[in-house]
Formats: sequence, structure tokens, C-alpha cells
Amino acid sequence: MQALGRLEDLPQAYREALTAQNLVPLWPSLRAVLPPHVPSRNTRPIHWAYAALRPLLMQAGELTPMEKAERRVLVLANPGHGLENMKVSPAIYLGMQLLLPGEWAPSHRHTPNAVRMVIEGEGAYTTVDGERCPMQRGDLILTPTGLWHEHEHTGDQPVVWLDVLDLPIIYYAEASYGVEGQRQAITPGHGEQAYIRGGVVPTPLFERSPRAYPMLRYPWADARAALLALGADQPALEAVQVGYVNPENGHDPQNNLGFYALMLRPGQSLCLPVRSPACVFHLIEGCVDALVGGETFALAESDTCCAPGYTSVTLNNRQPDQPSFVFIADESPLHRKLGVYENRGLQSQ
Ligand code: 1HN
Repeated sequence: MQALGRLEDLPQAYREALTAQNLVPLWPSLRAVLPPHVPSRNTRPIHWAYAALRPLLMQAGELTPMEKAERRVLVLANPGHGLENMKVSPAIYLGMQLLLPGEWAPSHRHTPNAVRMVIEGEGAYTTVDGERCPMQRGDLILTPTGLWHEHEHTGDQPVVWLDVLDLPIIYYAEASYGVEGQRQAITPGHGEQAYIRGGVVPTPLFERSPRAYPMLRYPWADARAALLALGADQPALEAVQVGYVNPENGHDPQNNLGFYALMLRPGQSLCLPVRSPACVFHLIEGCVDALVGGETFALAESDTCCAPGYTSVTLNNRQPDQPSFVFIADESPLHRKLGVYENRGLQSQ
């Protein structure tokens, strides 16, 4: 490849004249913004062990009352992006949120899209757009852009969940803001009841729901049962995976991030295709080794790790006689919208 001219090749006076006019020559930076064949990435493969994180989160519960936090969260930050930038990847923010018995995280809405993956504790509810969603382990609960949401806890043990937001990309777009609100009135009806049978959707008086977000809570019991049924029905299927979708149209349930649940069969080793979007893996149940690029992460239950885009990932179920279940979040809806989505297929590590 042709070497291009450097900044230092230009006379000092010329460089200063450019700067004075807010001008920059492209050619010294052209190769950096268009690296050959594979993008440069700041996203590093990182593992967050729940056993290491949990005591620090509980300590936050002692140190910072709800009134001083509004949302009591420890952010899972990728050092490759700078910890202070609070991102795991260009488009993904992750946080672990703690709600103690009796606490209430007040109602607000904001432009970034969020989901919660419940990790531990019973008796908490997230109310989204008036729908009171019980939070049970493994449940996925959406809080799409612009919808009011608040959290309350009626149980007697701490509740912890993983927040996944598209905050970094919304913030980068200079489109991130929030609005504080009042306690919401609860409205009747639950999306997960209306859409309890895939393929059979409510059609009152022949009309389908016009709601952009018809289903807000995806109970883990249903997703797990779907994976077990799929795996049993198709014994030769290698990747026993389901996607969380909008049940009205089968599209991604939110705007920028995609969500999936994967079942690894007992002892299974699964190579994932090399694709453009970065991914997050969160172990709901079981025991899994994640090989990300050259690194191996031994995931215990409730552990989380991430993989940059254009990186090979292999997941090994270390349980010889039980399946393991992994929740996956990725940036693929965003990459598709941007027209840069790529799947390069299987490549050796
Ligand atoms: C947010 O609204 C929540 O509602 C959690 O629980 C984490 C991180 C950044 C911006 C908004 C919540 C958040 C957040």
C-alpha cells in the first residue's frame, strides 16, 4: 500500500495557516480512519465476575441511599474505551443495579433504550408505560426510548439486575436526555400474557396492535422452555438459540441493540461466526468457558463478558450432563441500519 504524506512533511507555517482556518489535511490520517480489511477497535475482551462485583454493589447499598443515587448502579466499563466513558463497546452500556427492600427508584423517561436482565432477588417490579412487570431471575424487561419507567421492591432481600442500554451511541449522537416524572398509574394488561403463544397474536375486531412496543416483559420461564423444546425437536441443530423479537412483526424489539438466548447442550463447544457488531455474553445458568479472540474467560453463573466485533468467539459448556444458558446482547440492529453489518462466517481462533 502506498505510503501517504505525513503532517511533519508540511511546512510549519502552512500547518499553522490551516489550523487558523479550522482546516485539517486528510492524507496524514487517511490510513488510520480506513485501516485495511479490519476496523481498529477500542473494545477489549473483558470479564466481570459476579462474585467479585456483588460485594462492591452491596457496599454501595450501605454507602449511598436511594435519594442520593436515583439509580444505584455500578457500571461495567471497558478500559479500552476509558473507564470514565462508561461503555462496553461503541453502542453498549452495561450496569449492575441494586434495589434494597422497600426502595423505589423514581419514574423517569429518556431517549436511550434500556433493557434489564434480572439476576437475583424476588419481589421487585419495574413499571413501564403503566405496565407493572414482575422481575424474576432471567426475565428480560424492555424500557424502550421515551417510555416512563420506575422500579419498586416489595420483597425482603436485595434485588440485582443487569441494565443494557444503547446510551453510548445516543450520547455520541448528541441525542441523550432524560425527564423526571410522577409515580405512574398502573394500567391493566400484560404483553407476555397477550403474546403467550408464538404465531398466535391478538387480533381484536380484525385489527393488530399498533403499539411500537407490544411486549415489555419476556419471562425467563418461557424463553428457557422454548430453548429446551427447540433443542429436543431438532437434535441435529447446532446453535439452539432464540431471539427476543417484537411479536407483532418479528423485528428486533428495540431500535439499536439485539437480544438473544442461547442453550449450549451438555458438553457442547460452539464456534460463533465472526461478525461486525460487538457482543455481550451473560451466563444465566450453568458453567461456560468463553474464548474471545486469544483470551479465555471461565464464566460462572451471573458472570458477564464482552467481545469486540470482527472477533472469533467459542463457547464451551463445561457441564457434561446439563445444558448451560447464555443471554446475548449485540449491536446488530444498529449495524444493519448503518449498512455496515457483516457476517464473515466461521474462522479459526
Ligand atoms: C436508567 O434510566 C436506569 O431506569 C438504569 O434503571 C441505568 C444508565 C444510564 C442512563 C439511564 C434505570 C441507566 C439509566
